[in-house]
Amino acid sequence: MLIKKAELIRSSEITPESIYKQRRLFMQGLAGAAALLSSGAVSALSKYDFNEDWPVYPGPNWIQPSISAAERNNRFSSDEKPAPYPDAISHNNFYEFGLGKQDPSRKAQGFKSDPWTIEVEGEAEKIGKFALEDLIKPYKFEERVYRLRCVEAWSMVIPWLGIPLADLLKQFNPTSKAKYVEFTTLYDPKQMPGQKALFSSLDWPYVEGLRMDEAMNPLSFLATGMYGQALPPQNGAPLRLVVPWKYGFKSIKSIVKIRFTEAMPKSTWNLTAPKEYGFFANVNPEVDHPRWTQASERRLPSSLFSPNRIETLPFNGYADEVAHLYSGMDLRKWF
Ligand SMILES: Nc1nc2c(c(=O)[nH]1)N[C@H]1C(S)=C(S)[C@@H](COP(=O)(O)O)O[C@H]1N2
Ligand SMILES: [Mo]
Repeated sequence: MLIKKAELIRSSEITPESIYKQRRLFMQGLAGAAALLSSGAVSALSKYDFNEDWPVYPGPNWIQPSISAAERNNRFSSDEKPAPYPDAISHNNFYEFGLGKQDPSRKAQGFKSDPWTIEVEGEAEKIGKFALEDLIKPYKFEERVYRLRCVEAWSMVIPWLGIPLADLLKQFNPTSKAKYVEFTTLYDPKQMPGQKALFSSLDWPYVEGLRMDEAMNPLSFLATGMYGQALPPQNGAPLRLVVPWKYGFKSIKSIVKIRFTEAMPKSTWNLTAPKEYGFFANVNPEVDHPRWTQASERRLPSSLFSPNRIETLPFNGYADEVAHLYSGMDLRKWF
């Protein structure tokens, strides 16, 4: 679905003031980026075209130096063309802000993602509450261009910025009892209108999880940015998971808690409809969802006249990196 510019930034939906602020900050960010460019520091990061009519999210100040020093990781990046930025920030699933694809881009604008605290619990030596800034700062940011495949059978190519999940998790020294890691999204109905909706279909907060070996796989990624800049609120600011070989619902947004567990975490979609959404949720063209065939997908942007249907690949095309994690498992049973 291609969304027209006017639709996204209709002033009745987003306060003009917040847009102004974003633009002003964006321009400042650009000046900084230009200065660094001339020193060659960001040469390895892909460049994306931004139209100044689009809201662009500068993110917290502390993130800018890491973004400027980021480099593209070619080993794990797809060379497919990323979706245009406007599509990636206006066609979202983030039920905390509503069920519609455009609800997040319209309703998450005032979302406060700085300062941000991450709580670490469970089977690890280092547990407690940490400022995101302190957790992230020691690492060098990478850019990874990944395919994102939603279980609703659409997909997008997105250039993420961030750090390997394994790097962050190792910092906490998980104990030998840590078999899984669980992630929780912020619960804040004042900021997230979808959480107070009377007929809300999900139990909040949103929870997801990975088996420890999945979490430690080099493809598993924590994004703090996309398209060479900070993550917009609708895409999960300030920190979200990106697990490219699994359906999109595993890639939990706006994470506030990380818990190491011995037992398999109870994840939100799996709890809601266990026959439809498995814990593993590996992209698998051979196992259909009751409502969507998974054999093919609509690569966005697409339209009625150019549907852009492509074949879905096992593990979303990442089988070489991850198929070994599931050897001996019946993937029809463990969908
Ligand atoms: N907390 C939270 N995380 C979430 C979701 C959500 O509703 N809440 N939706 C998931 C789904 S279904 C998808 S497809 C992706 C979409 O990510 P995007 O909007 O950045 O493309 O986010 C995932 N992470
Ligand atoms: Mo999804």
